[in-house]
Amino acid sequence: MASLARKIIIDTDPGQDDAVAILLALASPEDLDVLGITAVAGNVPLDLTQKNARIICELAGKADVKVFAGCDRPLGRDLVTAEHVHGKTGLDGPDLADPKMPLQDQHAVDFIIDTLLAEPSGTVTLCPLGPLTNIATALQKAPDIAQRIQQIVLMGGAYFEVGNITPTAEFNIYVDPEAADITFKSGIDIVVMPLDVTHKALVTRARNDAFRDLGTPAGSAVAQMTDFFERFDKEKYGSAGAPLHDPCVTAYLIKPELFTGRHVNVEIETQSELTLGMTVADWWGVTDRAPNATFIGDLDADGFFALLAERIGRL
Ligand SMILES: [Ca+2]
Repeated sequence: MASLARKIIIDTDPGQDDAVAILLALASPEDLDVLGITAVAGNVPLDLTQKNARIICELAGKADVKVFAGCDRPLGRDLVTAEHVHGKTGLDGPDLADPKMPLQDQHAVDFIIDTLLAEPSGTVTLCPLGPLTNIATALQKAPDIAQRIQQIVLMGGAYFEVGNITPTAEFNIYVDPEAADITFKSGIDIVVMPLDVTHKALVTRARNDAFRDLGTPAGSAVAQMTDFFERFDKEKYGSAGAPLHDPCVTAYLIKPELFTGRHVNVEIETQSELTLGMTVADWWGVTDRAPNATFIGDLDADGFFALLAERIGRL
C-alpha cells in the first residue's frame, strides 16, 4: 500500500495552519509518504519553527518522522515574522509539551537535495508552506534537482485577494521574494494555493466544533489553534472564521478534485518598494508570457473540512 502513496517533503514555518496541514499529511499514509519535514524561518524564527514541527509530529503520534532545520533568514533580506497572527510561539492556543524527538543533524537544504538525487527522478513532490528560502537555496546549490522534482504544491501569493502582509503581497512570498522568483522561474510544475482559495477555507463555528468533537488530543489541539487564529482574522477581515491556508496544499495532494484553478503565468515582483512580493498572475491571459503555474481559485469548502475532520480523527 505504501508504494502507491505519493512521496512528499513538507517545507514549513509552523504556524497553526502549517500544523493542520502536517497533521492531515501524517494521518494519510495511504495517500502521502512524508519523507521528511524541513523547517524554515517565517511566521516565527527558525529555532521555533523546527521545534514546532517536532511538536506536531509528536501530537500526530509520529515521532519517527525526520525533521530538519533549514535557512534562518531570507536570501537577501532581513526576516519578517508574523507573531501578530500566530502568537509568540507560532503555535499559540493549545498547551503542547516540548518535543522529545530529535532534530536531525543534516541541514534541510542538503536533505532536500540528497533525497531528490536518491529517489527515482519525478517521484518526489515538494510542499512549501512558508517562505521559499529552503527551496530556492536547494535549486541554487544543485540546479540538476529541478528536473527531478515531480511537482511543487505551495501555499503563497494572491491575485484577487491581493495581500495580507502589505496591500499587495501575501506573507510567504513577501518574506523572501527573491526565493519565490527563483522558484517560479525554475520550470518545475507548480501548483499555487493563493489567498484567493485559502480565504474560502474558513473555519466556521460548526467546523471548529467538528474538530473539538473528535475528542482526541489532535482534534482538541486543532480546535484550540483555530480558535486562537480566529481572533486575529475576525478582527481583520470580519469574516465568518479564520482561513485555513496551508492545509489546502496537503488536501490538494489527497483530493485534487476539491480544487479548481487556471494554468497561467505568475511573476514575482522583486523591485518595487510599493508592491514587493506581489504575485502578478495573468489570470485573464492578457500577456503572451508562458504559463508556469496552476493558480488555484476555488475549492469545495465542505468537502475540504470533511476530509480534514475524517483524517485528523484517525490520529
Ligand atoms: Ca506556513
